[in-house]
Amino acid sequence: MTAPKSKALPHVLTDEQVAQFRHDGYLLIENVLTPGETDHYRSVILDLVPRDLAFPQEWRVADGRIKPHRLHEDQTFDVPGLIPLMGNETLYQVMAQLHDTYRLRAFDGSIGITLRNDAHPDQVRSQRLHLDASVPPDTDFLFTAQELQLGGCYYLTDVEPGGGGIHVVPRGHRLVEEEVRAAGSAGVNGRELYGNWQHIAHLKSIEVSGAAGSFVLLHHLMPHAASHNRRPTARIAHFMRYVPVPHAHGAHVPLPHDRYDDTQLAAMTPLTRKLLGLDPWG
Ligand SMILES: O=C(O)CCC(=O)C(=O)O
Ligand SMILES: [Fe+2]
Repeated sequence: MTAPKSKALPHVLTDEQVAQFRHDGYLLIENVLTPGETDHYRSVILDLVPRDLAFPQEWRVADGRIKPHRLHEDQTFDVPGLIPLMGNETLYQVMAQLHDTYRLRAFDGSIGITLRNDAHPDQVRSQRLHLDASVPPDTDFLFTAQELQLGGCYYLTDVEPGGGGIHVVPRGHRLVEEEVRAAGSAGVNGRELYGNWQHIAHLKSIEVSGAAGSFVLLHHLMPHAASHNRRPTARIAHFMRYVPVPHAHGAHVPLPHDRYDDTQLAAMTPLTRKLLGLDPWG
């Protein structure tokens, strides 16, 4: 099934940026948010941090990285103040341009705050390089447009080198595809390599630094990892992903309707409602 095209939407990225993303598998897109929006969302996130630093039991705190959880085992922090960021129009236009369809489903909405960490001077990354679970572990990669998942994070603080920027592997999405296909030709299940691609040790990564208001865009086959922050500025990031509707592995399916209360619903524009799967694209 071919989804309708995105011709009517403005093209935010230049042809060079699109080519660079397709080649490298990642792209730093600057000025996705205005300085005012950046300051606003950074404040919303900082206001979630309890003043006494007694983090709720369901939050994860590891190696200087704070991962707020709205619910137990649920990283999506879709409080009313962050719902407009989940429906951000500029990033939606970027995603529609790259997916070549305006019918998208947006999700994730998780937050990562990386504090300065003086420990582990011999390490750069605080996580192993991994792929996120966008393709179910018991399912083969398809390498099709209907499987494509484009995600990444907004930087809401300036992220300087060594400041906790996300690590990526240049051309990593191609290296993963080549390895999976080669394994298949040799009769090995390439989907299951490296613990379902959760523990990738053989690829070299680089850190993506960038100014506040940028979005670091990643292909779903891009090996990536969090890094230790050696600088005083806490790195504040907000994660989003976009898939075409329908998505090959069902990532377009909306969350249950009763997830949203009146305050969340009131924060949604018509675009946000479509992106969250509450209304059909028509
Ligand atoms: O915080 C980061 O820079 C990356 C985090 C990440 O990839 C993850 O938690 O899956
Ligand atoms: Fe990840």
